[in-house]
Amino acid sequence: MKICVAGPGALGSLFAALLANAGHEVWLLDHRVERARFVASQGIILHEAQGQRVVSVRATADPAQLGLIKLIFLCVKSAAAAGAVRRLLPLLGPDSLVVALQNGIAHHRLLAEILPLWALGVTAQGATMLAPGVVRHGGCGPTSVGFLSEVGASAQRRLQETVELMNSAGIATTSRSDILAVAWHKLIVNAGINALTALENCANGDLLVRPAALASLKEAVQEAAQVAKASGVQIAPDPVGMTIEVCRNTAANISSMLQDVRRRRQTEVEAINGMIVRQAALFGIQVPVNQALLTGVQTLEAKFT
Ligand code: KPL
Repeated sequence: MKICVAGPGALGSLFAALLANAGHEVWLLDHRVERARFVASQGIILHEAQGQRVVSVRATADPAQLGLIKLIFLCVKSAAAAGAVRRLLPLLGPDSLVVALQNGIAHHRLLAEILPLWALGVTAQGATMLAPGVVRHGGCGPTSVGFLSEVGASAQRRLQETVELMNSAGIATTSRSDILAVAWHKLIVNAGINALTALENCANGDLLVRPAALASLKEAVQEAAQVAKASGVQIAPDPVGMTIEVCRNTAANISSMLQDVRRRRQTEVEAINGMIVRQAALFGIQVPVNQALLTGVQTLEAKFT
């Protein structure tokens, strides 16, 4: 099957490599011409626990090269999602499905305004970008996909085919009817881990052995969970325990936000802690720890330019 992965970051490179390795015709769509040329010529170098392999993928910065695409994985950052999707519109036919895999939930409304049909994807795959076209696969966490609104039988069938295709490529995936709750759970976990690791400059697991950081993690998660509940989301009974578990399972992982900070790139703090702060304001909930994390990372970002 011809598949497009939009976004050559850690997750996009990982998905492109795994799908190409399963025999699909995969096009990695970049917005940078030089980087796309580089990946097209060298392939994606995938570092895994069992060693290293090179996977050939097609890569381009010109969507016109692709023709119609039935399955697109949108793997750009949340702030870039709407712009990236507009570039993809000419690739979409009546049967095309876009699976959007951003952190946070703030971009959902924009995607719904632009795209005729899209599914939300939430993944716990661990991916770290080591260099352009070089990605470390740090763990095979589960991936969930689902629609945020009612869709017809043919869209459901397309989603089911996508789930089967992902599983056959080694991306363990299930389809969920409660995908918004799954996205909120990831948001709560990210609110507890990502900004803290960026500010502490540490791997996820290190948060558990730094008492002040662990205390902030717990408070940030409790605040986020309170906001989720106020927003009408049915959340798991122990969100703090759930987040600590993710820290343990991804102990050696460098969070996506710390990867961005180290590369002096804009982070997703607005979409994560910023989302919690904005949503909390609607309900008059105090979220001082999320506010402090947001301000802390924004202060780091201000030094990038
Ligand atoms: O989703 C993640 C991220 O880094 O964005 C976690 C779960 C924190 C893993 O690093």
